[in-house]
Amino acid sequence: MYSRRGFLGTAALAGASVVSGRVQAASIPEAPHMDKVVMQPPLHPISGPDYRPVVTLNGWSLPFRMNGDWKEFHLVAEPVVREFAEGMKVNLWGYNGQSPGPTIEAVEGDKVRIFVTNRLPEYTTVHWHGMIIPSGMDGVGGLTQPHIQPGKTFVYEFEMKKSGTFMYHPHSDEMVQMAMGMMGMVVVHPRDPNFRPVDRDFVFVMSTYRVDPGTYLPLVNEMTDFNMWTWNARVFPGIDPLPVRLGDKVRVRIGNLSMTNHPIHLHGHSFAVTCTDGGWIQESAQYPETTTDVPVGAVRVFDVLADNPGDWAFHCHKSHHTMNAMGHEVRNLIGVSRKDLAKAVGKLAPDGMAMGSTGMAMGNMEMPAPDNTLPMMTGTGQFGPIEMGGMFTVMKIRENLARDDYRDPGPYQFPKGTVAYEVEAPGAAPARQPGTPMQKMKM
Ligand SMILES: [Cu+2]
Repeated sequence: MYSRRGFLGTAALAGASVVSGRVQAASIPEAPHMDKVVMQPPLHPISGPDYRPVVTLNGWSLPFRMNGDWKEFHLVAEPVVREFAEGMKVNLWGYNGQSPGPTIEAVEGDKVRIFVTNRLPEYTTVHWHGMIIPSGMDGVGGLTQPHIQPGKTFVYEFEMKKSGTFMYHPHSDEMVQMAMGMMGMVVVHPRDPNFRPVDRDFVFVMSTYRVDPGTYLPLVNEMTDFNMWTWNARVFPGIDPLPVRLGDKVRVRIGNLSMTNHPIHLHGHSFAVTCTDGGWIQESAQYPETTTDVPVGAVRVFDVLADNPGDWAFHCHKSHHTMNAMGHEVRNLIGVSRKDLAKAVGKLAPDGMAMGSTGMAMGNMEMPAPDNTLPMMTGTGQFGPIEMGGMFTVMKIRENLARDDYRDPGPYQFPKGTVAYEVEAPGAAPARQPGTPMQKMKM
């Protein structure tokens, strides 16, 4: 519950800013709540200027109401339970029922009023990362405003001065609150609908957690050794695919509020980074890429012409980030005879498994796992095990998808004769130059 007295007190306190219509704010809009973890259909605006809305991977956009010429939103900071993928739920903090919070969409030039109610057990604030707003609306607890105490509601009011892609997160007990999942994205559409329009527009934020197998809470003091590498607090195979119609111009907006950078790679296409949280990149400054590194505390947006039909892997290129829970102290035993080792491990841990002497391919292997964790490598495609986890999903480019159809179109039907195939070949080692270093090495 919010306290009206608290709200009015805040309004008086922030009275020096440029805001009109403060009195109208006395009634607080309802706070929508989400109980689903799958991508919700795009939220077309029913009032205010029109735009082509984004879709949020495994998420949603926050509905708003108009109050005079103000767009009003209501965020509720609260404890939530988020499913990372089937078989694993984590106790996080988030907004309006989920972590990350809903995407906030508006239009360049909009005046927005964002109510924030705190239902956490400790105080919080909301910082609007990358947005050009008055200092008193910047949400840095202690520096630009008092912290929002539990049970209280504050209001942020500002104009969306520029279009682009931004983020929101607390600046209040920040290490704990971000490690607990408090974050979301802000998309401000250009007022001119002809400014770099696209047919499909996806958004997500990256965050990482250390949740030890069999437990339900992230270890918030962890700095480096994370085991859950998430896009919108989901890991493969729980991350929504990106369904795209062949020929669509596609925009993908990626925020990074984790503790490390993520080189994000799309197969089968080249793209250009067109926007950051600092603004739009001039066309003359864009260049083709297939991987773009998203630094910590930054947004990268790329535009791609989806002209190559198929199922295209889309993932972080740090290979440990496309894994789920794993032991990082595992030694590399490739080339080592495992017969003595297996005996020794078997004595110590009957369920244990030593890393294989040929690699770690796990396609057909089932291992007992504790409750509430996920296999390190998992997922199955039409040709067998995919052996991925973490930050991995698929852009599915198909002919004839309807405009707002974001349902999973299923596996790609490969045209006959277009899939890599096996040939008859002798089993012996192919002929090589004599005396190469590999031959001298004892395996
Ligand atoms: Cu990564």
